[in-house]
Amino acid sequence: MKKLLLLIITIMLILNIQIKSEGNSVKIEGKNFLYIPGYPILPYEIKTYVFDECVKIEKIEVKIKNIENIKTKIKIAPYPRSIQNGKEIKHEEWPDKWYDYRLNMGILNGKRVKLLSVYLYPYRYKDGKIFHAQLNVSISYTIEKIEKESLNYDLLIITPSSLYQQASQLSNFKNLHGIKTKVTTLESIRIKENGRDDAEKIKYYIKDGIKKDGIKYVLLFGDADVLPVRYVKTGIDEPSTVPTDLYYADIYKGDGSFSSWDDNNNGIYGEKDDGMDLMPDVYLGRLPASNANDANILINKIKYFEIPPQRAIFIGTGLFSDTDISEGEYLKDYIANSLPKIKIDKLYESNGLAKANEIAKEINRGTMFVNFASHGNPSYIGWSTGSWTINDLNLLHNDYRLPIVFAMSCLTNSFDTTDCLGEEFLLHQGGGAIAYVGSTRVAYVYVGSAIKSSLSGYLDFAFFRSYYDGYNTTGSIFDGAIEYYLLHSSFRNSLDRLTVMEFNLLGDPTIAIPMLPNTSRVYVKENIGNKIDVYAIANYEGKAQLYYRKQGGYKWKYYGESEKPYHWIFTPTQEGVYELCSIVDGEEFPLHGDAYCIYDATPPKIEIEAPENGLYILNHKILSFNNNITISIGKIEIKGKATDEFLKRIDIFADDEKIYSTSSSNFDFEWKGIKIGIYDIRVVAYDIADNTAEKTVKIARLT
Ligand SMILES: [Ca+2]
Ligand SMILES: [Ca+2]
Ligand SMILES: [Ca+2]
Ligand SMILES: [Ca+2]
Repeated sequence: MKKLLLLIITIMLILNIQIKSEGNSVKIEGKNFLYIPGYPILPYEIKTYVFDECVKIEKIEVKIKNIENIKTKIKIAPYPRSIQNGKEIKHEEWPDKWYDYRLNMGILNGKRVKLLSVYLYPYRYKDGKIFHAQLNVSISYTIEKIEKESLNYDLLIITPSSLYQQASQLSNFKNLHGIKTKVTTLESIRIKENGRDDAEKIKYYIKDGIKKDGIKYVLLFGDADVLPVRYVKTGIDEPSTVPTDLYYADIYKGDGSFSSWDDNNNGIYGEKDDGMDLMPDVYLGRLPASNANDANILINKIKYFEIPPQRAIFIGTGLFSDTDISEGEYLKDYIANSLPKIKIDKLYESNGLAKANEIAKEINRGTMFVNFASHGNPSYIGWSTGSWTINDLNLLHNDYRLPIVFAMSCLTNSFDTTDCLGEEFLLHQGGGAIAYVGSTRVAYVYVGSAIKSSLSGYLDFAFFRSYYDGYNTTGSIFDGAIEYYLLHSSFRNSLDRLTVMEFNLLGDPTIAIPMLPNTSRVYVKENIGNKIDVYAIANYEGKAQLYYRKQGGYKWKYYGESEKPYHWIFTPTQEGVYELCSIVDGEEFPLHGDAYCIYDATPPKIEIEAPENGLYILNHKILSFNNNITISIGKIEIKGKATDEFLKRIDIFADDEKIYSTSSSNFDFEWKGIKIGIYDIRVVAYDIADNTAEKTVKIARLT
């Protein structure tokens, strides 16, 4: 990977959260709050920048200005208890720094990108006082040349050879339906790849699939007894290890390098120091088939899948007896209120509908999503007034109108130990589910209203938020949830890590469902150029509007509108890196763009400083003259520079032969040892969009 350029670009962000007086107390306003048990609740700000994978972040600087002690009596919001025990507010600095940042690489809207999240803590607590500062952020980045992925396949199926026949059947079906699919057996991967064990070999194979074939989706075709799972360390006591398929999905670290999930190379995966960014780089799911019979059931569900009515059923229950709210119902209400376009039917303990027969009735009516928020173990989800067990699956006869299930519970997806509830939802014949997201081990929540703010409760919200944001395949909705969690949750402690690792997707990740009505999402086929083709997909019949903003900017600007099929040619007035989004009637602006591009329409400018017209002897100028020629005796230096916002390369040719090439913006080349003759010395400069400039000097070589 060759480093190619260029100008350092600075993004400025000044954050100044407003403080409002309310009677005697002061309320600090902000969008996001730190919810860490035992610590004061303080607002913070996250700014996420999306970059092309060719962008290399060089430096992040935050200037801290005007630190002041806010002397007014500050009323700090009560802090949430942990489920084990509540702790006192600690008299130490909190948070321990003014800012933090994380660089991730992941897949966003089908494109691999780098995501930089800067976390700003303009309010900090110490010894009963609150300090405030102004924070100015600047980010420097350069652009590297990256080999383009060829787009040979969309989906890679990995299977043990015992299920090869069924996997091939599924592959044929997918290929017939426009999803370019290939199948590889574990046995052949074992021979092809290096790696310490089968799981690592599979991971390397997925990485090769991304590079060689542009793979976006991966299906692990086999239960844990026939296709390995990776067990990782959690950093806490219970559970101390978890099985996670995120290991296979998170291929790259934020700097673009391969992530082994074992940076310290001790054979223990997923430790705090093992360097993984936890952000998926492919959309991945697993079909829990142990044998051909299982596989046939699962394949039939995929083949005959019928799209259910576009609604969700939310099963909300009380989680803890000693709290004054029903956490499950509170969380479900919060999700329903935050994402108003999703049509939701509530089966709550409080309305008497959280009962197995009611749940079965609603699933049999047809529903796109089923969501549980309750306690769980491998074979059932339970609450004080009812439960949903593996046996209750016999109440389901929804045929192929199959929902996607999300269970915010412990253990219901522990597919490695037994045939758990998650697996049985998929394997049940005559009905059940098309996909299941649940936890492989004990899942954590915060107690009371803090349930929505972090851990499993937040992932539950993020899952629906991801669908709301326009993701519409099981794999991309699940990936979007993990991504949302990583980008927007305040801290990444062991419990956060555990949460994103232990929730796993069972099911084919390419299963597509319709987007929500009146939502849209843009994508670009080529994201670097001097005109950018922008397309949108929408569940909407009217016109869609394209909006854009320069990377790092706050305000979205209107670009233009389009009828279906939505298409714009994006040529803004200024060169730069842009975020793009589309809006249909009533749609909200997204948190970051659906797509991004580098727009560059101006060719580089070339200046040749030497040689000038005249006579040179061994690179010393002896004489000037007006004729457009340099006459040289012996060696001569060709020197100058090219400027461009996104310069890629400079080549120098003597007639048609390339004699020099550089990726820096200055060129300085001593040309010696050539034959007598007259040459056109052409300096050619290219930018990232392959806009090209050329300048020529004529040099006559006498000796
Ligand atoms: Ca390790
Ligand atoms: Ca990653
Ligand atoms: Ca199993
Ligand atoms: Ca340019």
